Amino acid sequence: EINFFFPKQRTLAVIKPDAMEEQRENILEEIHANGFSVTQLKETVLSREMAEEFYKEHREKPFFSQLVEFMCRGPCMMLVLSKENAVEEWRAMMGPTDPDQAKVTCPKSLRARFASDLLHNSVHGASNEQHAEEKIRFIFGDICSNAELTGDGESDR
Ligand code: RTP
Ligand code: MG
Repeated sequence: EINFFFPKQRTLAVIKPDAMEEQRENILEEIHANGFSVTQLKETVLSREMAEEFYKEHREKPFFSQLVEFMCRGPCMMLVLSKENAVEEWRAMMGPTDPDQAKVTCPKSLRARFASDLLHNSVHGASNEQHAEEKIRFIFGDICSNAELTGDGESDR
């Protein structure tokens, strides 16, 4: 690898319950094709309490209860993705929140291709680096720091 001098960043990605049966393999393939390393991975059914905590930033939003209901209705795939600029790049791959908008503005994005509506939109991505680290800790526990993941070309692809 030539990216020794460019520290990797990590982000938390989630394949949401609506995408687990039909789209999971396509999404995983796309993740690898875009040069991300998957450094941690697990399938989980979120409890209501975990889903509420996970999306606590949205507690006051009118769609909060629907969102929580949806997120714990079945298994999710939780992934830690590692790449230079991972947070932004994963958000770009996902596309806009609303798939109808995504189809117009980012037709190649995952949500444009795989999502059905504004709520059931296939994937989640942390919105900034601090959010990413917080959610990774929440989902996977405090296993390894960002520093341990930089520059050594490790991958379990
Ligand atoms: P995410 O957090 O899941 O990666 O999605 P996002 O940043 O693109 O969108 P955000 O505003 O954080 O919303 C979180 C999730 O809530 C659902 N949602 N429903 N008006 C609605 O019905 C509505 N708005 C948002 C979506 O599942 C969205 O991804
Ligand atoms: Mg968000």
